Amino acid sequence: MRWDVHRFAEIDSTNTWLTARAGGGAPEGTVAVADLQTAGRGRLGRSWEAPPGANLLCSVLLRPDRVSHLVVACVSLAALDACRATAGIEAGLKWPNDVMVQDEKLAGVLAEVADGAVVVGIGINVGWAPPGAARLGAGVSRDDVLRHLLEGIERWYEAGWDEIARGYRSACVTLNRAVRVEMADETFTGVAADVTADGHLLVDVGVCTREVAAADVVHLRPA
Ligand code: BT5
Repeated sequence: MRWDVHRFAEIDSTNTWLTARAGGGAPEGTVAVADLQTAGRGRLGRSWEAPPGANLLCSVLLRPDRVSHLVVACVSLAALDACRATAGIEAGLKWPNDVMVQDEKLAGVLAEVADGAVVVGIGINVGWAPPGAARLGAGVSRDDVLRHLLEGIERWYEAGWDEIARGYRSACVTLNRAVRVEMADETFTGVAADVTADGHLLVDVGVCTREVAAADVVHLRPA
């Protein structure tokens, strides 16, 4: 992988910038990283917050042979490696796209498909976190986190989809938990049983197992 890192003091959103470049044929390995996003995006129209210069805000362009949730899994697993290497923090993955420390969100991933490419954006709380969220710590260098993140992406990407699916399963803190699954048109509860080879969540709802491709999941505390 040849990384081509574009740095911005301020930008609307690294995902928006890189998605536009994907149409122009930007190669795999193009990276955008910003000190400040004025319109940082989460999923489903939500926003991603971070004060200037505090956190890692970056997007990576990949051109994988398969477009699936496993691309998110690849970057999420690399984020776990980066958190461990830079801050000694052992984080877990909440399906579908959150990096968690216990029940607090440390990082979020936003994947968007554009012209055959996948732009994967990740915000990792380094020096700042909103109330109720986690961060790596003020002494941690954002550049170190980025370097470990890119090394990790390369390592997982080369390991292949089977390894990524295995790695995701073992890092997924959603498994075996009671969950509420929230989709656009329906909400239901069950127990998260497994993640498929495509990265879909299997939820045991008692009478059957349901396969969920895209949703928000809430971890329910045991009664
Ligand atoms: C995500 O969305 O978690 C995906 C976040 C992706 C952000 C990166 S930053 C670089 C790249 N460029 C972009 O424009 N985006 C990507 P979602 O699961 O929808 O979570 C969004 C929700 O998380 C918000 O509605 C808030 O409740 C919460 N949130 C916002 N900022 C946060 C932060 N810094 N830490 C923890 N939670 C946050």
